[in-house]
Amino acid sequence: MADKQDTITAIATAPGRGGIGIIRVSGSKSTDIVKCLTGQIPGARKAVFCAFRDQGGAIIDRGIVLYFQRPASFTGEDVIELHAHGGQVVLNMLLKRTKELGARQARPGEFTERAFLNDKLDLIQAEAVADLIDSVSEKAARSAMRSLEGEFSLQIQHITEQLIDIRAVVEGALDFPEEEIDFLADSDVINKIEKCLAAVVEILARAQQGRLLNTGVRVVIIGRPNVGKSSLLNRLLQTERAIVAATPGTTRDVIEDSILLDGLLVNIADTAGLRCSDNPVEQEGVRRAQQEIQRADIIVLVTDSGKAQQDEAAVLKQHVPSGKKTLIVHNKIDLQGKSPCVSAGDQDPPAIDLSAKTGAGINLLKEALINLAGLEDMGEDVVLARTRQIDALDQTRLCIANGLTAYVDIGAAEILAEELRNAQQLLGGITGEFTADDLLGEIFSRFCIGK
Ligand SMILES: Nc1nc2c(ncn2[C@@H]2O[C@H](COP(=O)(O)OP(=O)(O)O)[C@@H](O)[C@H]2O)c(=O)[nH]1
Ligand SMILES: [Mg+2]
Repeated sequence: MADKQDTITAIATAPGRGGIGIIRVSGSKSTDIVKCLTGQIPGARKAVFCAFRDQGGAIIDRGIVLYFQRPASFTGEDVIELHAHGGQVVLNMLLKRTKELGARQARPGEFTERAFLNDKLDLIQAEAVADLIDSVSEKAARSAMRSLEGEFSLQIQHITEQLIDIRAVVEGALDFPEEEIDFLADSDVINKIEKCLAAVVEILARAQQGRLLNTGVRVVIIGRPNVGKSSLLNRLLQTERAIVAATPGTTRDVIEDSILLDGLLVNIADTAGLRCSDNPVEQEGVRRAQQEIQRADIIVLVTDSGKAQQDEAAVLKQHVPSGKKTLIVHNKIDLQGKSPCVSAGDQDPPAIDLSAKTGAGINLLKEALINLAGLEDMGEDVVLARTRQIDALDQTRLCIANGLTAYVDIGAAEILAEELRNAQQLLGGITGEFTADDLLGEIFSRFCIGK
């Protein structure tokens, strides 16, 4: 964990040229550093225009300095921001100067880590900072902001409070074994646990939507050679990304790019046509296609609508693991003069008749992809979340459900108490109340520098 004594520094703005570039310094030496650099300690939260000077007194740049006095700062420590001209050389000269004056280079995410360690943010909020910066769509950014504002944390807190309340009753009852059953029945404990469980399920659903917005989905287009896979990729991306040719076996490398569908990041990969070939390059292409299938969230199997469809089942059986979300596209309907449509069988994957060439039916495919990905219109309720948080919420749900079953079925109040304790522990891991140091290190190391 961070040594709270030392002072850290970093360029907080993105690399490249810009009107303004910002250096951020946090720690106990901040005020000494700003005094040496500018000849003064500015009043807290006042923008002061001044010269930034090097060791010999020469002016490196002129700009604005801001001082956030602890504890009213992002990190909870004394923070200085130097707003200089946004050139890499100038910023590096200033950065070097702050280091000469006693700061050390901040690790990625170290400012946010300090904010977390100084209780300015909980872990959900700290992670939301990174997710807001990395968000790929407005929807994702708004959800990240809701998490950063503490909506997600508040919901976890509510559930934790309910759990504490229930645990007090259950553990109290365990202390008086003779009256245990009556006591628990009187206290309406089952009803309370069911309510708590429902709350976990609800927040889990919102968080799952948030994770979807956070990570996006991987779609892989597969099928026999020449059915129009590359044409479909190009149509979805609205660019001529992959080479389309009448010659079968044109695509060998996996070609991928991404689009946004309803705020959802969809990464689409086009692959080599699945067939037996003597050509080693094509064989490698097929091998890579198979690899992509394993990694995919959704498979789009393309077939030629003019040809008999029996082959579909064979391709799915041979190449697609059962249980993988799959859509079938019957392509080239323009050649048959058919209209685009969706057919949803009870057991078979949904099939969409479309034309990659004319674009007819592409919107049906996009809708089907959004549905299959599981994106719902939850409006303002989505909170951005990560797999770590979803897993913990899901385990929390399981613990509470197991405890409830054990109590209802066999009256095992000890098991109930144990499971409720585990559930509370899991929730504490989400907010960072009980989170192992190495996990914290890993979480923060994925941040960008200066954040
Ligand atoms: N008429 C028609 N031709 C198509 C359509 N999609 C692809 N093609 C043609 O089919 C051939 C193979 O297309 P391509 O996208 O390279 O197929 P891939 O081998 O599956 O990637 C090319 O000549 C395309 O122009 C379509 O919807 N309608
Ligand atoms: Mg191709």
